[in-house]
Amino acid sequence: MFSRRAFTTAATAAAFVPLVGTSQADAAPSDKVTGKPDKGDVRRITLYAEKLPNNLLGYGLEPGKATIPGPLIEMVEGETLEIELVNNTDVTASLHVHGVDYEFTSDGTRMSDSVVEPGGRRTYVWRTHAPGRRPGGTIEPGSAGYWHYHDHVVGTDHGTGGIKRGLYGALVVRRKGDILPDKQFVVFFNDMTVNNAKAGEAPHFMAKIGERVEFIVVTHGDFFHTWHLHGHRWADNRTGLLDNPQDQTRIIDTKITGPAESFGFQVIAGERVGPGAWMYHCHVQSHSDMGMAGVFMVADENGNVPGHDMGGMSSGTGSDMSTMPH
Ligand SMILES: [Cu+2]
Repeated sequence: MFSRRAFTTAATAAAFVPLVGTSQADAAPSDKVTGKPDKGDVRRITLYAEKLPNNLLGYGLEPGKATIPGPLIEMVEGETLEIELVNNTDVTASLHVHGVDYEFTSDGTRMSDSVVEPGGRRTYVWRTHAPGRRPGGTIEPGSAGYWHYHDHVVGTDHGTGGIKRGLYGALVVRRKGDILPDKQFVVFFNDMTVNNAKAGEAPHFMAKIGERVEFIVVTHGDFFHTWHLHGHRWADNRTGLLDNPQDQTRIIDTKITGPAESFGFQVIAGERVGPGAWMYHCHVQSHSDMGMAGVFMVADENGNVPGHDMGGMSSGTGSDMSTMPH
């Protein structure tokens, strides 16, 4: 099932709107995206909806660089993100987000007339907030979480065609103080595919032992799936991490995920299990048999994975953030 091509490709999930580089999320990296740090907690990016081969569509941060999934977008609670969507496809498209605050005019639906005709552009505004206490004393949750965005108009008024063809991406909202990962990998179970890849060509993710790796998992389409990662486990909460040794949050290595659900977690690559070609897959047996499976390659300190000729595979940290054509 796993071709040599796949093992020698530096595979990852998506282009990347970076936040990583410091150990905690309070180091306000806003200017990395806009180059305009003076604008405080308002950032602005441009997202391009574009045609891809095989009748696919994708979002990208630059013309001609659309990917499936689209760019991984990150925010820190309190930030506002203005996203100008440029529609370079030949169909009306939009941008609809989960989890954050936005006005009706940024909903990305026909109902709100917030869609973009071919050749057009429109700015969507996403806001986030930290948790707090409402006037009545109840707690208002913050925006932090593993969320996602997608088209809501291609094909049907629900964006069924846009999602099926690849117009989707992940959104991570951090809380100040959150621990940042060394690497991030995004998996969309979209119908019976992983990131719209052909069966048997699901992305392979590369890390070195001891690296802090964040997985972001989102489901789309008509099926429920069971995400499973071999050799690693995490806490079933917002971050996947425990607050303290007495924290009784359930520890899991599988998670059922249905259409439009999203979650994420961090693991230490190879912790207590060592390097290896650790499978990840949907644990619905017929689904994994049909190709919903890939490999989390954990290399040793020398960049080798036991039992595998690593050939031209980079063991470093640079190429793994490049985009894998599906
Ligand atoms: Cu499945």
